[in-house]
Amino acid sequence: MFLGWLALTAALAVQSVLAETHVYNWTTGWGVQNVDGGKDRPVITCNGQWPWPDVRVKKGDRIELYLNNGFDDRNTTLHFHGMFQKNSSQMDGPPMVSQCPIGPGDTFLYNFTVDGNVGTYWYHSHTKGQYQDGMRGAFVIEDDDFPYDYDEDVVLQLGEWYHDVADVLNKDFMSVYNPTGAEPIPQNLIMNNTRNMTWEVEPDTTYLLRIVNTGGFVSQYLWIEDHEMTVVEVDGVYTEKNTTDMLYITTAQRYAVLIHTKNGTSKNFAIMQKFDDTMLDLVPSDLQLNTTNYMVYNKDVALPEQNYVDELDILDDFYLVPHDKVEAYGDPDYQIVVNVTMDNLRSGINYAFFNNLTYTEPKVPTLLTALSAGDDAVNAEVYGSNTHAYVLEKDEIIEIVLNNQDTGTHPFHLHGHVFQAMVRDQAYDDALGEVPHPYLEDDHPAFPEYPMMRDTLYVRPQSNFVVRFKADNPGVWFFHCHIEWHLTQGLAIVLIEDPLSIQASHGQQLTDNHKNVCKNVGIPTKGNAAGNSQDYMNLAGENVQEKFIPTGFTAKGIVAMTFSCLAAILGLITIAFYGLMDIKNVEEKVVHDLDLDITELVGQDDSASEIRDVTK
Ligand SMILES: *[C@@H]1O[C@H](CO)[C@@H](O)[C@H](O)[C@H]1NC(C)=O
Ligand SMILES: *[C@@H]1O[C@H](CO)[C@@H](O)[C@H](O)[C@H]1NC(C)=O
Ligand SMILES: *[C@@H]1O[C@H](CO)[C@@H](O)[C@H](O)[C@H]1NC(C)=O
Ligand SMILES: *[C@@H]1O[C@H](CO)[C@@H](O)[C@H](O)[C@H]1NC(C)=O
Ligand SMILES: *[C@@H]1O[C@H](CO)[C@@H](O)[C@H](O)[C@H]1NC(C)=O
Ligand SMILES: *[C@@H]1O[C@H](CO)[C@@H](O)[C@H](O)[C@H]1NC(C)=O
Ligand SMILES: *[C@@H]1O[C@H](CO)[C@@H](O)[C@H](O)[C@H]1NC(C)=O
Ligand SMILES: *[C@@H]1O[C@H](CO)[C@@H](O)[C@H](O)[C@H]1NC(C)=O
Ligand SMILES: *[C@@H]1O[C@H](CO)[C@@H](O)[C@H](O)[C@H]1NC(C)=O
Ligand SMILES: *[C@@H]1O[C@H](CO)[C@@H](O)[C@H](O)[C@H]1NC(C)=O
Ligand SMILES: *[C@@H]1O[C@H](CO)[C@@H](O)[C@H](O)[C@H]1NC(C)=O
Ligand SMILES: [Cu+2]
Repeated sequence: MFLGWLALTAALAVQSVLAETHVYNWTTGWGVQNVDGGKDRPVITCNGQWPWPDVRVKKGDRIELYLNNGFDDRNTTLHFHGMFQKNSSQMDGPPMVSQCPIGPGDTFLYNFTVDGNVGTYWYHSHTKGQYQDGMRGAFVIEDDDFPYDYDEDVVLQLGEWYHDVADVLNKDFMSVYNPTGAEPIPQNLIMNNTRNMTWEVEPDTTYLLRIVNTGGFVSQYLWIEDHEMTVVEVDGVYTEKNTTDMLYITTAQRYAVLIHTKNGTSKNFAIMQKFDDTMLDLVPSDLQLNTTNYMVYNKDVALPEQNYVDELDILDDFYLVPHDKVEAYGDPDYQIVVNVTMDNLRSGINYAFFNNLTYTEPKVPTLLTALSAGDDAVNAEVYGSNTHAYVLEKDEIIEIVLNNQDTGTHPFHLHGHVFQAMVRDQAYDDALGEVPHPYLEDDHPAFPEYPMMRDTLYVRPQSNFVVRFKADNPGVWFFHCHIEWHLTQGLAIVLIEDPLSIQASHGQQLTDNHKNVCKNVGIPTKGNAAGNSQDYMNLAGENVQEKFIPTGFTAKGIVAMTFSCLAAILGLITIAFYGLMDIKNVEEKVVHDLDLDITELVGQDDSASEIRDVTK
């Protein structure tokens, strides 16, 4: 008994000696960089530097990160993607979900332990478009118990790059002049924040390459000429080894792979990245879809040419097996079914929806509502009718069924958890006359025995996925598309997990710093989604989305309602959105995407009045 106690104290002492606290003091600002060799443009800097630093800590360490908002005209926040934030969901980052936005000149202390997480992560601003302006970096949690051998640990960031800042792109994107919701087309793919990247390697060495897609939009194919990659981790989950020639990586996903280099040093090799161009609404003729980077064994030898492959033969992550073989969770205690659509609201702006709701920020951050609502915190209504809130009970098995009625691929991310991927159905192609295929409980692809676990999973066009997780982490967690454009369009729900435990947990109480940050941006620290702290069931004055276009109106109608003639809108779209890109078929594309009847609309002299008729 006494010895046992002694051993326990000793173990705790060893742990507290080993667990380090890492203090960071970061101030945001603006600088100018030519990242892709194409154009000087503003980027968001960290203490005046760009790119942002990679963070490396050990399992169990504490982070104390002071984020100073050095902007004079915008709020900010930081999210640590994939962190479980056990007992610390207020440190998770999304504004109006788990915290108040940090106003200009203010400082938020992100203070948490990396409890339960190991492996490859990243951090990024969770405020509109800021991470696409460069406010992001890799975050690695080293683990002395890593199950595989390697010689060197190297981070590799993938991404895409725009020549304009997010402010400019967002204005055009969320605009009546972009009624189809076409996402801005990036100018280039980048690797480790540059193009033509060079990775100098040693022969006969095993590298653990930690690949993170820190981009905001496109998925990428990645392959290295004549080198195999053995996947050993996805999104912080160690896997059984699986060797492949090619990976497909959506934004926010991570893969750690082992690469063993050759003995000879007489040749260098191409590291290729390729756009998933099916995600682009149109492909400008000058867009370089494949980008070549270099794995260099010998600097005195020529760099390789672009590497071609016959087919894009990727590893299907759905079939990866977690190293610790967690069995599939049983039948869910609670099921959330969400349908994804994109549509125009009354202003003509294109939004994204889960079950007809486009996420609209509450007046009080949802976590602050959960903390202040007392027993009402278990009632989803207090979180508002337009935040799309679900309350989860302690330790329930939760199933999210996601039916994608859109023709795009979307990578969905759940905060605070990894989930088991139970089903990811094939794509259904509208060009082949196929229609969206929802998940059918009595007719679906087989569940795996040991489902792959990760925190970001893509759904295929017009298809569906099913994920399950255990509600064992009290907190307020966002679930959203990780295409930053689609998050801006509202493709999010919010999960309030075991709210009474949030209230009871010492570690979840608002810090004084957090309360001050709220005060400085004029946000109450108590109250329901409408800011009412007297009567939590009274939602009068809450934020709600714009109205839908009246019944009987179509996208065609809204266009006609907003513009007096088709020629004008086509001209405006061409100028405002598609810009000066060398595209021949913009007009046909818009007409097709809006399902306009071109002969009805422009084949006549009196086209303006003809269009107005449509609105009647
Ligand atoms: C962070 O750096 C700023 C600017 O150098 C300084 O004013 C501030 O006191 C520092 N904060 C902490 C917590 O070290
Ligand atoms: C990379 O190479 C391309 C052409 O091969 C060039 O246009 C571009 O400026 C280079 N970018 C950088 C960052 O060196
Ligand atoms: C910062 O957030 C506050 C609270 O939501 C808001 O009132 C303010 O307009 C925001 N500031 C900017 C510059 O967007
Ligand atoms: C961070 O949180 C820990 C645990 O609550 C606390 O002991 C520590 O004082 C906090 N750090 C700062 C700088 O407030
Ligand atoms: C990528 O950049 C990081 C620094 O941010 C560096 O540590 C790493 O070695 C680079 N990776 C490659 C493959 O060159
Ligand atoms: C590479 O060299 C090592 C010794 O440095 C040797 O053990 C190994 O067999 C060689 N591998 C190949 C493929 O030649
Ligand atoms: C890009 O790479 C793919 C796969 O190797 C190849 O089929 C295609 O021709 C390449 N495209 C260009 C424009 O080089
Ligand atoms: C590796 O992945 C493939 C799918 O790409 C799958 O068929 C296979 O079962 C996996 N093998 C292991 C050992 O995980
Ligand atoms: C989702 O779409 C399916 C049809 O695919 C429909 O049966 C179901 O009612 C929809 N669910 C919601 C919540 O809208
Ligand atoms: C969503 O809107 C569509 C079209 O307006 C309607 O048919 C459907 O019933 C709505 N679904 C829900 C869950 O409200
Ligand atoms: C979280 O807080 C609860 C209540 O204060 C406590 O029982 C639990 O051990 C804490 N969990 C962790 C992982 O710190
Ligand atoms: Cu999306």
